[in-house]
Amino acid sequence: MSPSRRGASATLFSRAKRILPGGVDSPVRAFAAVGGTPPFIRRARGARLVDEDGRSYIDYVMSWGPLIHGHAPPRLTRALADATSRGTSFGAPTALEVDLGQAVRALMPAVERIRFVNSGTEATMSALRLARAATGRDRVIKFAGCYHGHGDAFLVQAGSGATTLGVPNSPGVPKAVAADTLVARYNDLDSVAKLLRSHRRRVAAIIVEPLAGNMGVVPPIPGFLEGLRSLSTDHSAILIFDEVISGFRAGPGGAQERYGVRPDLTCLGKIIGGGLPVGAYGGRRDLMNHVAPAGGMYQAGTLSGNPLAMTAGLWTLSQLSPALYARLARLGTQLAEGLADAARTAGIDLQVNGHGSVLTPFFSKKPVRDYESATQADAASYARFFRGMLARGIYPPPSQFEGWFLSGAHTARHVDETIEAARATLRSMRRRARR
Ligand code: KE4
Repeated sequence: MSPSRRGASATLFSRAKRILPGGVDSPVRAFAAVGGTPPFIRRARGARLVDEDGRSYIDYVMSWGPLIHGHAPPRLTRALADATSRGTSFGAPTALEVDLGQAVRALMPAVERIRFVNSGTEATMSALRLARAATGRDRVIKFAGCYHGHGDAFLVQAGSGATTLGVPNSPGVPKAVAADTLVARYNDLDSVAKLLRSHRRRVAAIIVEPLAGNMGVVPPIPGFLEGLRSLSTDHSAILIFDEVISGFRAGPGGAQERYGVRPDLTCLGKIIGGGLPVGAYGGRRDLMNHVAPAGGMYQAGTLSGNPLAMTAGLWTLSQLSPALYARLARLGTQLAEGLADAARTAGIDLQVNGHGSVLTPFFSKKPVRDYESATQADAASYARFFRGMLARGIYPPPSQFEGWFLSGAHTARHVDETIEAARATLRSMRRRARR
C-alpha cells in the first residue's frame, strides 16, 4: 500500500492539522522532507511498529534513539505498571532519581554531579546557563550541523564572516541572543581556534555532539575531540559534550569513553529515559555546585526526576551489557555494508556513515565529514528511497539528516529483510532515472 493510499492515517493527519501545527508535535514527523502522509502509529513491540491501518514496519527511527532495547520490552512495561501503581509524580525527592544519578556516574565518571530535567533541550539550555554562570562570560561556540534542541542560543547559524557573530535561523530568536553564539565547522579545529582568538576571554563554552547525529551521522576525525579539549582548557572555556544521542549509544560510557576525552559538562537524554521524557546535565562537581539550591544558578522543573521516567531509565541502563553492544555493532555493520552493496549493484552513489548501532546512508559521491558535505547529499534521492522503503514495510528516519537506529530487538533477519527492500528500491530508482 503506497503512503498516499493509506486510509486511517490520512484521515487522522487531516484531523490532526486542525488542532496541531502541521499536524504533529515535532516538525520532522510531518514527512515534509520526504513527502507523503505519515503513518499514525497504533502500537509497537520489539523492532516493529504497527500503524492505524494495520501496516507493520521494521522501525529504524526507534523514537529517535531512546529505545536501545526496542519497543515495549515486557520487563520494562511491567516495571512501569508497578511504578505507576505507587503514584505517577510527587514533586518531592525519591530514591529513584538518586539511584539513576549514581547509575549514570558509574558509567560516565566525568558526571560527578547530575541534574535531571525533562528533555534534551532543557539539558543543553541549562548546561549553557551553568557555563555562563561559572565563567561570567556570555559567548558559546557551537558547530554547523550540530543540533542541541530548540533553545534560542542554539537556533543560530554562522554570520557572514568566519569570525562574525551568529544570526538567528528561526523567527522569534532575538538577534541579541544569536549574537552570543559563534558557529564553527565540525572536524575543523582551526575554525574553533580562530573564533577563540577573535573573542578572547569572552567564550563561556564550546558545545559539541562528540558523535554528530543531526546532520546525519558524522563521526569525529582522529584528534578533533582531543583538540577541543586542549583549546577549551587553554582558553578557560567549559567543554560541553551533548551526548543526548551518543550517551550509552556510542558505547557503555558514551562517546566520551569511546574517544577517551573528558568533558567538563555532559548533556544526556533519550536512552536514560528509555522512551519516557527525560534529559539531564552533569559534570564537574565544582561547576554543578553553582546549580540551585546548592548555588545561585536557577533551574527547576515540575516533573524533573519523575518516578516513571527514572524507573524506565534505571531499567534501560541495567540491561546494557558488552554482549548487547557487540551484537548492535555486528548488526550495524551488516546493515551499513548491505546498504552500500545494494547501492553499488544499482550504480547509485551512496556514502554510509556509521558508528555501532547508529548510521546514515548519504546519497552522495563524496565522503561526508561536516555540515557542508552533508548538505551536498542528494536529499531528493533520499526522499525517493525513503518512500520506496516505507512502501516495502521499512520505516527509516523521514530525513536525510538523521540517524538510523538499531536496537537489541533487531535481528540479522530484520536487517536482511531491510537490505532486500533496499535492493528492490534502489533498482527501481535506477530504472526510473534511466527513463
Ligand atoms: P529533545 O529536546 O528533543 O529531547 O532533545 C534535543 C536534542 C539535543 N541534543 C541532541 C544531540 C539531539 O539529537 C536532540 C534531539 N534529537 C532530535 C532528532 N535528531 C529529536 C527528534 C525531534 O526533534 O523530533
